[in-house]
Amino acid sequence: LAKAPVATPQHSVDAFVKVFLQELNTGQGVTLSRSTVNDQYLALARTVRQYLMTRWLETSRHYAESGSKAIGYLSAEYLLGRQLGNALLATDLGEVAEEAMRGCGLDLARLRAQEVEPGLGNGGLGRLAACFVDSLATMGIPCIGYGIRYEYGIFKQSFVDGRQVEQPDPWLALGNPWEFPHPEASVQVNFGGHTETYDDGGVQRTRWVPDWNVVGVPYNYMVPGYHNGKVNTLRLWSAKATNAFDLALFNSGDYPEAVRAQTFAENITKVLYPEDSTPQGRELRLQQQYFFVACSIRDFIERVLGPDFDLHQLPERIIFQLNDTHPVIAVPELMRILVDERHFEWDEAWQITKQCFAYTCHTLLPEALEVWPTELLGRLLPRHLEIIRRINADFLDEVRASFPGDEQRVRNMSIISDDPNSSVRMAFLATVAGTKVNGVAELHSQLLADKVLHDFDELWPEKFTNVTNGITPRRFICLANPWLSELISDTLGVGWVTDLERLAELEPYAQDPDFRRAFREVKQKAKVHASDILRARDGIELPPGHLVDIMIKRLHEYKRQTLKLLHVVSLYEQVLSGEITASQLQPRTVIFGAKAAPGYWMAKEIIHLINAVGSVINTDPRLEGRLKIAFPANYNVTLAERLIPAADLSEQISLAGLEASGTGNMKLALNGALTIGTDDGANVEIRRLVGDENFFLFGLSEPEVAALRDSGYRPRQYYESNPQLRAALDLISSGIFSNGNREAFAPIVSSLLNEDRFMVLADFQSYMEAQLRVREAFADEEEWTKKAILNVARCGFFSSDRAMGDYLREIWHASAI
Ligand code: 26Q
Repeated sequence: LAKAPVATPQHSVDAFVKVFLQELNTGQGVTLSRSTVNDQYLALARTVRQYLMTRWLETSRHYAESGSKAIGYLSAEYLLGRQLGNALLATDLGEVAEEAMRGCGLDLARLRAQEVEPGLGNGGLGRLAACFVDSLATMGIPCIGYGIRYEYGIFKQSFVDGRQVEQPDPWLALGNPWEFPHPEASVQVNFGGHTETYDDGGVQRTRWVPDWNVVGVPYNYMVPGYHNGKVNTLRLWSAKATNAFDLALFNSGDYPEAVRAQTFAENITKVLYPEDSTPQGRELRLQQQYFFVACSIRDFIERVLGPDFDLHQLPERIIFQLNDTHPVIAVPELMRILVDERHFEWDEAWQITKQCFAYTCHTLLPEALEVWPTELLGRLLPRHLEIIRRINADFLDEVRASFPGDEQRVRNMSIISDDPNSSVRMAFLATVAGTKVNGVAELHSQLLADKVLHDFDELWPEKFTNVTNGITPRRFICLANPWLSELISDTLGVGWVTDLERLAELEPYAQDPDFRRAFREVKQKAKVHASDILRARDGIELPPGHLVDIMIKRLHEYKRQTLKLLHVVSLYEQVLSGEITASQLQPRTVIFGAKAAPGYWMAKEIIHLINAVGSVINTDPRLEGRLKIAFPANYNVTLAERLIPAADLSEQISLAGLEASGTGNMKLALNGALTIGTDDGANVEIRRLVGDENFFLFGLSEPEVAALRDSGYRPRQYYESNPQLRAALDLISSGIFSNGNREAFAPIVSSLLNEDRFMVLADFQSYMEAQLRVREAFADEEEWTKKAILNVARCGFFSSDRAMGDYLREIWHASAI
C-alpha cells in the first residue's frame, strides 16, 4: 500500500469537473463564482496534473527498479512553451476538459491563454532540448533533463518608435502549477578559495578549500509522454543562500549586510543571459554553468544512484549529453568527485569520465565558441582549473605521441590557449572528454570535422558523428495545427504522431483534387486563426488572399534578415520607379518574428529598419495593399505555434556554412510551407528529401563562399553592377523610411557596402530570381498545393523521435525498458 500511488481520476467529464472544483476550493481557496481567470487556470492545470501524477510516480519507480542506463541531458536552456495544452494532448483529455469547462460556464481557450510560457531559453538550442525530452518521454527512455530555473526568462520585447525595448519576464509572478520544489533534496555548491595538498595516511591528495557556497534547490517538472502512460522528469535548479553563508554576519549584528549576501547568492539563477552568439565572458554566467552542473551530477550520483553505488559502474548507468559547451565544466567536476572525494586513481577516474559524456556542438561561428579566461576560472573554481591543466597535459602528450615533432599542432590543439590571453577553450575540452562529438545537420557535422575541429578529427576520426536535429510532432503539428492533424489522421489513422515517417503515405494524395482542396482549407483555417491572434495581440491585419511569407528566428546578421528586407524594398522601389505596376505584384505579407540580443547593436538597428520599412509600405496607397510587412513583437514559442501553420513560404536564407541546422525550417515544411533557402544547415537535407522541384534554392554554396572570401570579397562591386540592388540600397539611404533623415540607416547600408561579412549583396540577385520562381509557382494554386503536400509527406525524417533514435544507437547505447 505504501508503494502504490493514489489512483488516477476517471477519464470522464464528471470526474474532471469534480477534481477541478475541488482544486478551485481547496487549492485556490475560492468558489467558482468568485474565482478569477487566473484561479481557474491554476485549478485547471492542477486538475490535469492529477491525471499525470500516478504515471509520473510509476515511471520513476520503474526506472529505478530496472537499473538501466539513463540519459542525463545537461542544458542551460529549455524553451518549453506552454505546458497545459501539451499535458492535455499527452493525456488525451482535450475534449473532456473542454466540455468540463463549458459545463462550468468557462472557455478552455481563454484559460489556456492565461498561461505565461516558460521562456527559459534563447532560441533553437533551448527549443531543441525541449523537443528532445518530449521525444524521450514518448519513447519511454529513462532521461532526466537537468537545467536552470531562471527567475526571469528571455526578455519581453516591445517596440517603441520601431526600436526594440526589453522588459523583464516575471514568468513566475502569477504562480506556477507545473513545478514541484524539493528543498529537502537541496545540494550545496562551492565556489572560490584555494586548493591544498595533504597527507592521507601516506598518500598525497589534493583538496579544494572553497570560501563561499550556495544551495541548489531542485524543482521537478513533469515531461509527459504522448499516450503512453510515461512521465519523465525535468529537474531545474534554483539558487538559494546557505545558512553558513550569512550566519556569521547575522551574529555580528550586521543585518543589512547579511541580507545583501543572501541576494548575492540568489542572483545566480535570477536571469537567463539573452545572448546566443557572442557570449561575453561574464563571471555570473560561469557561476550559472557550474552551479547547475554541480547540482545535477551530485543529484544523479547521490540521490538517483544512492550512497552505496560503486562508481566504477557509473558508465553503465548514465550518459551525460552536453548541449553545447555551456555545461562542459561538468567534466572536471566529475573528475574532482572521483579523485578528490572518492579517492580514485587519476587514470581510472579519467577512463570512467570519458565514457560518461558526449558533446553536441551547435555552431560554426568562431565568435560563438566559448572561452573562459584562466584568471576567472582559477578564481572561481581553482581545483577545476588544476584538473583541466592535467587533462590538457595528458592529452597533449597523446598528440605528441601521434604526431612526433609537430609542436605547431600541439599548440593548435591545446585546451588552454595563450592567444591573446590565457584561456580555456571549452569546445576543445568537450571534444577531448566526450565519447562522441556530433554536429546537428550533415553539412554542419562535416564542416566541424573538416574545419573547426579538424585536428581532433585527424586524431580520433571515430569520435565524430552527425545527428540531424528534429522537432516534436506533438507540439508543432498536433497542438499547433489541429486542422492539418485532423486531415492527416482522417486519411492515415493516428499512428503518424509517434511514427512520423508514415507521412510518406500522404504522397499519393498530392494527385487527388479533393485532398488538395481539403489541404487548402486547412491552410486557410490556419491563416484565419493566425490573423485573429495577430489582430488581438498586436493590432495587425493579415489581408486575406495573400501569400504568407514567414521569417521567424533570432535576429542575426548571418541569418540575413536584411536580405529579406532588400527583397521587399526592391519590390517597393520597382513600383515607385514604374518598372512594374502594383497590379503586377503578387499579393504578399512578409511576417518577421525576431528578438535581438540587447547588446547586439547592429541587430537592433536592423529591427528598427524592418519596422521603418513596414510603416511606410503598409500605408502607401500606391502599393494597393499588395505588399505588407507584419512584425509582431515578442516572438516566442506560443506565437510560433500560431504562425507556423499559416505559412506558405519559409525563409531559410542564412549564408551557406553558418546555420548549424535550423529547426524552424523543419517545423514550417512539416506544416506545408515551401522553403526558399540556401544550401545550409538542415536545408540541405530538406531539399534532398522534398526534391528540387519543391524547394526554392538560391545563393552561394559553402565552398563558393569560402572561395569568394579567399579571392577577396568586394561587396561594392555588386552594388555598382546591379541596378536593382543599387536602387534598393539607395532608397534606404534616401531617407524615405526615416522622415527624410538620410543618416538614420547609414550604418546598415555602409556595413553592407564596405564589409558585408555575410555576403548579402553577393546573394541578392540569386535571391530575387528565386522569389520570381516563387511568384510564378504560387500563381498555380493546384501545383503549389501539390508541392506543399509533398513537403509534408517527405519530411517525416525531421521528427525528434528519429533524432533520439539516432542518439540512442550512435552515441548513448541505451534503449527503452
Ligand atoms: C553562451 C555563453 C554565454 C552566454 C550565452 C551563451 C549562448 C546561449 C545560447 C550561446 C549560444 C546559445 C544558443 C545557440 C543556438 O540556439 N544555436 C542554434 O542551435 C540550433 C539547435 O541545434 C540550431 O538549429 C541552430 O542552427 C543554431 O544556431
